[in-house]
Amino acid sequence: MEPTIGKLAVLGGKPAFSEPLHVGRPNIGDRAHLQQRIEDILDRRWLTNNGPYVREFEQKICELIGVNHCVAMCNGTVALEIMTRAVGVTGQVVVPSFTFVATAHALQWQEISPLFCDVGRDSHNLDPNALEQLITPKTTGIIGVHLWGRACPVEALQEIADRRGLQLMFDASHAFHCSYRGRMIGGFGRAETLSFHATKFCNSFEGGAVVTNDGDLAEKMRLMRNFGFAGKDRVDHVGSNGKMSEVCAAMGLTSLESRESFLTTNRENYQRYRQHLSAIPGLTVMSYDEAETNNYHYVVVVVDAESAGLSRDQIVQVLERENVLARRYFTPGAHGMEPYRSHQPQARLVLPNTEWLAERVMVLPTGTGVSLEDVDRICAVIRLGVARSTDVIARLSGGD
Ligand code: T4K
Repeated sequence: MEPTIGKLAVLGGKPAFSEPLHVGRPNIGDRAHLQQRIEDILDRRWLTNNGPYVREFEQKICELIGVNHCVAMCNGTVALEIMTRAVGVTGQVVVPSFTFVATAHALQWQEISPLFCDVGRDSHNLDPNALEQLITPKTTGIIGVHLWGRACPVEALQEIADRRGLQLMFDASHAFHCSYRGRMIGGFGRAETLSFHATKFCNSFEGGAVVTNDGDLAEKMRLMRNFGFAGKDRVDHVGSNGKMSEVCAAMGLTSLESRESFLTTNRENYQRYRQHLSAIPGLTVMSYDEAETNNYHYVVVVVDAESAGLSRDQIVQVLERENVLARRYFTPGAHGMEPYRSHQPQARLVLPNTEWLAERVMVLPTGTGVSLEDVDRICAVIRLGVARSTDVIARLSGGD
């Protein structure tokens, strides 16, 4: 049963939540175990530089995903930078525009141009047909993003990569603990990156990793994340500082131990949202393939303004007044952000589905900081907003 909302805040009522409800509130896990690990770190006086917790974290990730190598990094963006540099792509690399801007920035940072490719309207992932049209003689690679934890069309991308001589990599920042055709995401292409940022399903405060079955590539990335040091006073490679610290690995390990309880909460919240929102005209909650392992970390809703009576942006505004900070991920798409907007003003012409989604998608709060009662209340607000769409629009456009 949905709770009754007396009067919407946008129409002069009291906000449904007294504190802001965020998308991306971190999952914390067992505090006592984390604190004990932090004590160990202090006692050992080993704070960073490939310490024992980092090595244990890497080992656990390898076991969970079923890959041979995990190179932990300080965040997912540096993981992308180091992966692409180690693989050796140059010139142009194909990426979706419908992603967090870090996917494109990691390339541009190295003066490699992101070549923005459209996504499927339903899949939200790279469209292989659109991709094939974009490839130029300067293109050397593809980074697929398993958006929201739903896998890219891996075989189709691999087939294009093999036929056109391109390196295939994946940004699996959203897809830790997700599978594709029964195989855990992380083992596809040359390598895949993970993010363990605070807002992710499992977090290490800040953190990331590259996972791969390619031993030589893993070795190169280990050098690159540590200034290229191959031994004392011996540098074999240009490098950066991409190391994960011990305290981050301690949080990462604690987070991994609690993943089943995070998953239970996420799945229950997701199902509750679906149950409520599927009855509201114009709202579609993006589905997950129940035959796969999913982390259910993103509750993604596509809003059809004509049927709902309110646009995505109007619903987001209604929610904001109630202290529910829904996010418009990933608007306007990386191609609409600088420097890409200025560098590639024509990009939007080949991105019709990206632009369509960027106008319609909103992501709602979930995770262990959000209860089922919160979900009921959020859905009740949306239902009432849609039912009172005429009044809401009048108020939002400045009327009384
Ligand atoms: N590739 C993809 C596909 C990604 O989605 C990301 C990151 C990356 C690469 C790069 O990985 P990292 O370098 O970040 O490891 C957030 C995150 O900062 C970012 O990690 C994430 N994707 C992206 C989807 O979302 P913002 O700027 O939208 O939101 P932010 O950081 O302000 O946090 C979101 C909300 O979470 C806030 O409104 C408040 C809440 N929050 C946040 C933090 C950090 C908390 O309640 N507590 C916290 O500690 O980017």
